[in-house]
Amino acid sequence: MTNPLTRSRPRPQARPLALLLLACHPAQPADTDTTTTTTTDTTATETTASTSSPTSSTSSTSTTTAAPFCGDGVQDPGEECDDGQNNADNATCTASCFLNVCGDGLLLSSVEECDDGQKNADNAACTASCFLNVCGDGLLLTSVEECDDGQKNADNAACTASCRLAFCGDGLLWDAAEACDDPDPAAGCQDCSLLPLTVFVSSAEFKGKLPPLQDLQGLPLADAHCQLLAASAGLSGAYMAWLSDASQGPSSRFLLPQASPRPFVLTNGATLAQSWTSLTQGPLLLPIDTDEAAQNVGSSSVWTNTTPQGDPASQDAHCSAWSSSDFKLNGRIGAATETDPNWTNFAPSQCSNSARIYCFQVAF
Ligand SMILES: [Ca+2]
Ligand SMILES: [Ca+2]
Ligand SMILES: [Ca+2]
Ligand SMILES: [Ca+2]
Repeated sequence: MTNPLTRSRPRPQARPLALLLLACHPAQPADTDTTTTTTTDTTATETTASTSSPTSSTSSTSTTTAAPFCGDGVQDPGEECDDGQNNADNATCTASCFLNVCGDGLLLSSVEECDDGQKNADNAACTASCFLNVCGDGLLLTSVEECDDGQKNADNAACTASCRLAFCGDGLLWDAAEACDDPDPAAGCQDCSLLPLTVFVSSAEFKGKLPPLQDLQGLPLADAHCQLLAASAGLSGAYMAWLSDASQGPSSRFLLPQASPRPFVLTNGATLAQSWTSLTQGPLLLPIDTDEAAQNVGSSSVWTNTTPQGDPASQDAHCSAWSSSDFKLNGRIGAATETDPNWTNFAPSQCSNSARIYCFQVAF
């Protein structure tokens, strides 16, 4: 810094003098002007140096010290700024008296998050606006982010909250494309589709008092009969009976079928309802007249005491909670060949009669 200052010292002195001399000889021809000026300039410089009083010499030295330079706190020609001692490469005015801008490779603290100079780009670590490229800014950071949809990023969207492309098997439910995404076999999810639930009418017929199994009674005993029949036909999963006593029925007992909109199919694969809602609103797409072995049972009575909505149809027509075959008691039945509400709520029948039961898969 010392040398440039020293070299520039004579110039501020010479220029005013040359201008003065030019002003004193305005009529001089142009062709002699250069020579005269040069000669006079030299003389004047020498004269000034040799004849100046101590006072004027001091004044001249003072002017030279204030000569412009980057860092003097004054914006001079050629400088975009000059904040004096505050000039710094991480400040508004750089150490070279340039304004710190995005793209100069100099990090302006508290304004720029980054500045990689010419490497700034919206697909790079430092964006063209000098922000760090983060997941959620809508700018795809190549080789780090698989996607970035900005505020649309979400674990249920095409681009997840962590900037990964959604896919079947990532354990995240992509609303627009997946019905489910759960590797747990108990979830009944395959290839991100909800597995259907199997429904059949029992091949066996029972009187109002269901044959004993273990120590079970009432609805759990009926469930056990369904489970036994399903297992005998090689059907996997858990089964319960579409049957009600005075207080409980499928709507309060079939939890998984109501938790997800999965279809119900017969053992021959045909769909009888697209979901619990369509099952209970009716009508059925097909009658439930196929047994666990995919055999059609034809016209049959089926113990139910259940409305199409899955609730108890009556407070007393349930053969004493399916523990009595007394002919003086009734149990309500459905008709296996029907698709309207009669499929489950058709008429009372004496408990001494025999009828089938409907069995529904309720878990995987
Ligand atoms: Ca300056
Ligand atoms: Ca910068
Ligand atoms: Ca991003
Ligand atoms: Ca998924």
